[in-house]
Amino acid sequence: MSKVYLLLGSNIGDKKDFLSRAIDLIQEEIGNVVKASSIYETEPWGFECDDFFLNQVLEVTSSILPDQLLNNLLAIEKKLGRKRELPIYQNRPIDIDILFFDNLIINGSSLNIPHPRLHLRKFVLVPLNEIAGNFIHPVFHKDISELTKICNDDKSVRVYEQYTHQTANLMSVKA
Ligand code: PH2
Ligand code: MG
Ligand code: MG
Repeated sequence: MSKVYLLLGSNIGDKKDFLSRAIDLIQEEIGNVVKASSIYETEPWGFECDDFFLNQVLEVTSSILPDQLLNNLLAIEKKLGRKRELPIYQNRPIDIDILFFDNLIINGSSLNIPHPRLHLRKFVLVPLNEIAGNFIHPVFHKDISELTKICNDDKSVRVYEQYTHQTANLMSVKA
C-alpha cells in the first residue's frame, strides 16, 4: 500500500459539490480516503480570474502505481466534466493533482512527483499542513510545517468549511 497526498481544486460551478463527488470517485476507484483537510477558499495563483477556488487536500492509501494513478485521476476529472484546452491555467470544475507518492521522486514528461510547485503555493501548503505537517518533502528534506512557514506566497487562503468529525463519519460510512 502506498500513501498518496492529493490536492483537489475547483473554481467554477458548484465547487463544493465537485470536491465531494471527486472524493466519492477517489474512494471508489483509487483507494481509501484516510484523511481530508478542511475546505479552503483561495485566491487564484498564477492567473487572473474573478472566481476564487475551493481547495482541499486528501491522504489516500492505494495499491495503484504512479502512472496508472495519474491516468485514473485524469479519467475522474473527465467524468466530472473537465475539458483540457490551452492555456494551461484556466477555470475548471475539478483539478486533481498528485502532491506526494510515498517518498518517491519522479521526473517524467507527464508526471512529476513531488508536485514541482507545491512549496510555492499557500493554497496547497496550508491545507496540506493541516493533515500532514510532519511529512518530510523528499527533495527539500524539510517538513510541511517548515515549508509553510518559509513560503512567501501572499495570495489569500481562508477556511471555507472547517473539517469536522461529521465529515469523518460521512467518509467512513462511504468506505
Ligand atoms: N491551480 C492551478 C493554478 N492556480 N490557484 C488556486 N488558488 N487554486 C488552485 O487549485 C490552482 C490555482 C493550477 O492547477
Ligand atoms: Mg493543479
Ligand atoms: Mg492538474
